[in-house]
Amino acid sequence: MTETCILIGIPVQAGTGRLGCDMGPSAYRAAGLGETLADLGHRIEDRGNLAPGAHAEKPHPNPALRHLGEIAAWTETIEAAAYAAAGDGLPIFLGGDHSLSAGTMPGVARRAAKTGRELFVLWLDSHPDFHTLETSTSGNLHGVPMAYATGRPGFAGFLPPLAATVKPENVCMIGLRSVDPAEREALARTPITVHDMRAIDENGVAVLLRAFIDKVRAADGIIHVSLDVDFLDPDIAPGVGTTVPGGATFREAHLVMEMLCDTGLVRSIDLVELNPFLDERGRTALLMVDLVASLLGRRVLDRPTRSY
Ligand code: EXY
Ligand code: MN
Ligand code: MN
Ligand code: MN
Repeated sequence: MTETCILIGIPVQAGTGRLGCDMGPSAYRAAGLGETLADLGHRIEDRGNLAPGAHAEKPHPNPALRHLGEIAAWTETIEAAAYAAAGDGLPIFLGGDHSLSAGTMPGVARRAAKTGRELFVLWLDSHPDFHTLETSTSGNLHGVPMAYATGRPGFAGFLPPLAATVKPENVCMIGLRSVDPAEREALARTPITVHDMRAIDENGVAVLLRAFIDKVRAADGIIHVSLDVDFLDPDIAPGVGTTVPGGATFREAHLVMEMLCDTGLVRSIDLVELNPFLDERGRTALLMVDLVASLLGRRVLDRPTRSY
């Protein structure tokens, strides 16, 4: 199926504890994301990079929090851009750190609600990013987007009010292997489906993903994919600031994308946490581009021979 792929650069890095993610959008473009998808027959619309509105830092009782005012400004801008783009085609959000999903998920959820579709989220990450502003100890706001988008308490007055939320029962997390105690305790009290790396090892990723796809189909839903580079094993994806050993393999990651491609249910995707400064010869950006190609129709036998 030919898609109108809408590329939106979101060079936010204030949500992490280090610099570099702001180069992510450029790295994806340099790795040929647009050309790769065009070669698959898709229409490409590159809407350039977003920027946050004017902002001032916001005080918060948790002294650890960093750049709350900046992330709030980014979130407002991203939500509006995501809502618009989801109405025009298939937005591919080029991060930038995972705080950007605090804007993309509500934005695509608001569009889904307008079109009467149930939104589901597939969270591919070694982390659940499920902290509230009170429970984060690092203060890095890339650790909160899922908590915010699913309506956990404590964000009002600090991040923008949510016009649409993501239902926790519609979230499936795959690849977890670094969960803070406060997140683990909170996740246990929600209907979020959580598959850690051991679940992949024991069952195979296809079994876990098929159950999620069946659930989406039963609800006539659509899928937003949030792909964090650190879902992947650091050996194949070193270009990220929060590596955790023992991640998804090259084939597990491509199988997820190939299976999703067959469903035609994915209507938007986040590509987050790429840090080109930590990368080796652009290999992580190239791998992420190839994963998007698998999501958008490149068959396993057609993969170009590429030395990463
Ligand atoms: N849970 C840890 C924290 O809150 O700082 C680590 C978060 C890493 C977040 C990256 C985007 O996935
Ligand atoms: Mn700041
Ligand atoms: Mn993440
Ligand atoms: Mn992560």
